[in-house]
Amino acid sequence: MTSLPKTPLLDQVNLPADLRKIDDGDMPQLARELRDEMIDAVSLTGGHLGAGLGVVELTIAIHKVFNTPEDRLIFDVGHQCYPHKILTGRRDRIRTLRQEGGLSGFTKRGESDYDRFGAGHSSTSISAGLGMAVAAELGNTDRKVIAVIGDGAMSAGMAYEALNNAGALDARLIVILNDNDMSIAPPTGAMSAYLARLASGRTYMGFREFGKKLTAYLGKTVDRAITRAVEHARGYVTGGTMFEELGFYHIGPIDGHSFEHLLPVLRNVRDNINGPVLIHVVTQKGKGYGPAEAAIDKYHGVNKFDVITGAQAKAKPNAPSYTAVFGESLVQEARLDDRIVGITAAMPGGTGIDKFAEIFPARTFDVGIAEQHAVTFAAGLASEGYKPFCALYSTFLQRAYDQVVHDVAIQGLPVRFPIDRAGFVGADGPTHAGSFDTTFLATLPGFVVMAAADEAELKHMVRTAAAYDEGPISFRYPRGEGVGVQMPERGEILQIGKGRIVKEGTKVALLSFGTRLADCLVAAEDLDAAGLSTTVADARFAKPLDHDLIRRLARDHAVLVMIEEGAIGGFGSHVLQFLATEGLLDHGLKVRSLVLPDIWVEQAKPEVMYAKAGLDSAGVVSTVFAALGQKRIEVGVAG
Ligand SMILES: Cc1ncc(C[n+]2csc(CCOP(=O)(O)OP(=O)(O)O)c2C)c(N)n1
Repeated sequence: MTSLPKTPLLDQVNLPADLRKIDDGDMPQLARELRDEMIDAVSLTGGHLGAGLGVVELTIAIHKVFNTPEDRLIFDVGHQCYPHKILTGRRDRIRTLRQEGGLSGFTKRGESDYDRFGAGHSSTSISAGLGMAVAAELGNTDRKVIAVIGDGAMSAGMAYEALNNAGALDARLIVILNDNDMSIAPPTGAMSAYLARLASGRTYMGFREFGKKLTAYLGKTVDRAITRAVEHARGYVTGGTMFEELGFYHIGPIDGHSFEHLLPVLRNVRDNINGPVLIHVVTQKGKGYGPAEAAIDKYHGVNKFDVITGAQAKAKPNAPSYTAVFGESLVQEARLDDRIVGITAAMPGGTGIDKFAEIFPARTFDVGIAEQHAVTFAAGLASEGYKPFCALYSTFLQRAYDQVVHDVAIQGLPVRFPIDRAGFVGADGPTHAGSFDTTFLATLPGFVVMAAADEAELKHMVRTAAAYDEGPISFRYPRGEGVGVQMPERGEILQIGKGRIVKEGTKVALLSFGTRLADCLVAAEDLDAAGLSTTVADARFAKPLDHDLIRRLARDHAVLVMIEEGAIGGFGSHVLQFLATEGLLDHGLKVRSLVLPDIWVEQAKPEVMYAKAGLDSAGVVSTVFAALGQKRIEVGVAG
């Protein structure tokens, strides 16, 4: 007798409580449906695909076994949370992922009770989980806390700081190491090799072996002192894994796609263990979707795609991306200077360092997700006369601020900081916006801080940074493609602290720092047409400022508008400080400083975000009219 096909199980699950009513034996069917749903949704929205596909079974198993949201579940980075969102009351909005007004692409506290901790940046989950576990103990609840962290995220120092602390506190924390042997790119470093050895050296541990081990571990009583003694004795005899040495009870590896492994092990941990536990789960990134499994990057992040073929939608670019221009320009300079080295923190493709690595593998260093280390490592190289280009996204450089201050800037070491993803980044939202780098770098004595206005300027800045050996130097540029300007054969060495006038006028001065220059030029046409003759200048440097240029703009114009893709406290603030110090504000000059708004701006298309922030050409024009107390005169409308 053939059995009838089962009605879709996913339709019966709005919340994890519904999932807990379904039989264990039906979990594989639910996993298939969840996977299909996720693939379909991401094919429409784009986003992080591979990571979520890899944790479908794990996510189901955790919600089935633990009493979420009372038990706390934290996903490291949060980019693998789409199956979790579907299972926690957000299936009806899953096709709004990463869209304006839609669901965030990461876990987000305001979005759901099931998102107990927001993320976007990596390697925070064990620390946050430890805080929650300690809170549970202080509050006398027996709530469980589960942190799911990938092998890539496990390469960051913060994860070890947390493990170290958790072991010492003997906290009731469950860490699930989701080992798919992938970061965004293949993982690097000794830790990744260690995990691979662990995963290959031991066979998968199923329920039976785990049960035996657990009984041996716990004995008949669950007395903490005794279990600790047993644990220590066991570690002493067997040598113990690194996690055991840190005070964790270490289980695994187990097969992260097998409910027969996952469910009993998680139930055992839930019911029997009182101290820190690390469950090593082996999964496959992109699992269950052929094109993702076959792709080198396992479809870590994708555009919209065709579900049948896996082909991703690609807009035909009009100009090369800033990232590509950076990578190619660095290669060009490095061919002429063998002291140039390239550093990336687990983002070779995202930063363009992959291009450099192809030609100069021995001069390329992928340090793992370890921005702090990347910066001090670069400082060490610079102290020996090398020219390190430490290529990070603006948002991830935040993590290494003390290293920038203490190890680089105070010592005046010539580390080069190419800063990608400056300004709004679009779908990744506020955790990934490149808002603060100008503010936090331009305040440091001796730092040279540049922003590229277009891709040709970026090429000049790569060459300038290569040539500049007096101290630290940074240059920022946005995500996406350039404006399509004519590219020079090779970059020029820019004069440090000198901006340029792009267009001369007499009444209004627009002083741009970064790629808002294009919008300023459009605004200037509009203003000229309205009878307000406009000068447009590209500052190039936020530090040192071009004092002569600013004096000229201030003295020869009635209005001066500064504009940048950065938060308050950056370029505009430095110009205002200078104007005030020189007394240039005392004679009726109207000055306005356009910066990113002082709120966390949610995801949307970058052009929409800039328009809302008043940082597009229309925003510039209306700022000028408002400063002059005039109503905007419509121009360019055929009469
Ligand atoms: C501090 C920080 N640096 C870089 C990134 C960019 N990033 C996002 S996911 C990822 C790889 C994470 O690998 P892993 O933890 O193994 O998760 P997987 O995607 O393999 O599931 C990286 C480098 C980040 N989110 N945070």
